[in-house]
Amino acid sequence: MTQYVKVALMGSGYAGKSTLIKLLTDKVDKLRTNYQPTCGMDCGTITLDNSTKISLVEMGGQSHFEFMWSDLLRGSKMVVVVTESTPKAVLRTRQLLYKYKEHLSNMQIIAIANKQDIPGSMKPQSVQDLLGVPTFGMVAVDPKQRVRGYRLIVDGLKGMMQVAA
Ligand SMILES: Nc1nc2c(ncn2[C@@H]2O[C@H](COP(=O)(O)OP(=O)(O)O)[C@@H](O)[C@H]2O)c(=O)[nH]1
Ligand SMILES: [Mg+2]
Repeated sequence: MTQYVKVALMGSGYAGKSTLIKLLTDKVDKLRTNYQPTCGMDCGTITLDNSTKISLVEMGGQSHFEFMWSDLLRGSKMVVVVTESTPKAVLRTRQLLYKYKEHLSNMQIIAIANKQDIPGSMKPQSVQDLLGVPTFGMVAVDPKQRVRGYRLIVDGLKGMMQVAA
């Protein structure tokens, strides 16, 4: 029987959540596409082993979808917060974390400082200092980052999976 582990991706619109799902779940190399705001949610599946799949669920970033977030967070084993790496975007992400801190309190949480390819981006360490959660740099449009992105999520989940097994 296949067990599904739910991982929620949260963050403002345009942060790169849909691109990250594509990076981790599609075989295609065309990751740069015109921006299409996610309507409500986006979803993708990663196969971990014979019996376990990871469901990545994006929480639509635009504020009019925020009413769905507490439902989407429920039952998630891990939350991946995706942010653009500009000071303005990171501060906005910090506000989001603060707003949802009750929902997030018992969850495994990591942050992705995305769009590191853009000149002048904040370093992951500086983003981490502002967000207060373990933060990793990422270029979600770069297919070469696929394995690293996969590892970030799998390693984040591993501790709990062993506990569960
Ligand atoms: N330069 C650059 N652009 C990116 C990166 N990741 C995503 N994008 C672009 O940013 C826009 C928004 O991405 P999307 O995944 O739709 O964001 P979402 O609203 O969080 O789902 C799209 O045009 C992407 O191609 C990245 O690492 N670097
Ligand atoms: Mg999206």
